[in-house]
Amino acid sequence: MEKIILVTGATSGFGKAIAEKFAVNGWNCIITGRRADRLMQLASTLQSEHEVKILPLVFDVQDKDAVFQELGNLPDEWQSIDVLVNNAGLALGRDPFDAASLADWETMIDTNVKGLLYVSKAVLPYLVKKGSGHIINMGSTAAKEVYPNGNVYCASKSAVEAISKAQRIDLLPYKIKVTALHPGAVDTEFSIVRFKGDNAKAEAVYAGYEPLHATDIADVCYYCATLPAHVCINDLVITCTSQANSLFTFKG
Ligand code: NDP
Ligand code: 8X3
Repeated sequence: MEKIILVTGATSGFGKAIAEKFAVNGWNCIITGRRADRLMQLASTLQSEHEVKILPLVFDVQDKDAVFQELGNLPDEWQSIDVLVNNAGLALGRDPFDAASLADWETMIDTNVKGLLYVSKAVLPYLVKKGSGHIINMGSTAAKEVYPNGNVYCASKSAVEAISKAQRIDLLPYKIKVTALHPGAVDTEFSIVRFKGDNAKAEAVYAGYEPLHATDIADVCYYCATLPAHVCINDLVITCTSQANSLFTFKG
């Protein structure tokens, strides 16, 4: 039977790699993001290279009305979602608490926390109706240890971890699996976004060691999503071999 994955934030990084991994394996994909040109390009590439259907939906996860408008009334053929990957997210700035920008804090909370809640709420009725499904939430090692100048980004990912725990309990009656993935450093556009286009600062994050790559996260995500129905990975920390946790990375 054809399977359906919905992945948010598919225009870049993990989300794009996850859509590619699942499409290669024959899954139909609902892909989302704000950058329409990238999303349409990915949809067209995946459809032409693999025997799959792709539904691209352009919206901002911070916009509650848009989330429910786009996801609340999916065409019938797309409603039987098997896996939701709540991946869209970002860090903005890496400044001490006293100097950090309030606007950056609000954007991180609105995207990483409220956006994840809106998308989950909009998609859940399909999973509940089916009596099965899998929600995979993108946390971070930042959820596990707060690091200097990580303040609200770390808090937003701790919230993702707590929300995942709550979903896991409350959704038990519907046989819905909930997995929180917690990657360490991965060389996506994450740091370019965090440092607002400062490429030198972004590159420095990944210098002196081999970080994880987006395809590593996609492989792990695919593994979690294709385990037998009675098996659920609840919480998984993934780092490159040079990283122990948020605070310790061996560079040299
Ligand atoms: P990228 O910047 O490469 O990708 C982020 C994706 O999120 C883009 O597709 C972007 O799409 C989407 N996105 C961001 N804001 C919004 C929004 N308001 N509405 C809709 N989509 C949005 O970063 P990563 O792939 O690295 O990050 C993916 C997730 O993984 C994030 O939640 C991040 O916090 C987390 N993470 C990243 C790590 C890393 O080291 N890279 C490690 C641990 C976790 P668009 O701009 O087109 O809307
Ligand atoms: C992204 C990894 O270390 O920048 O979540 O917080 S880190």
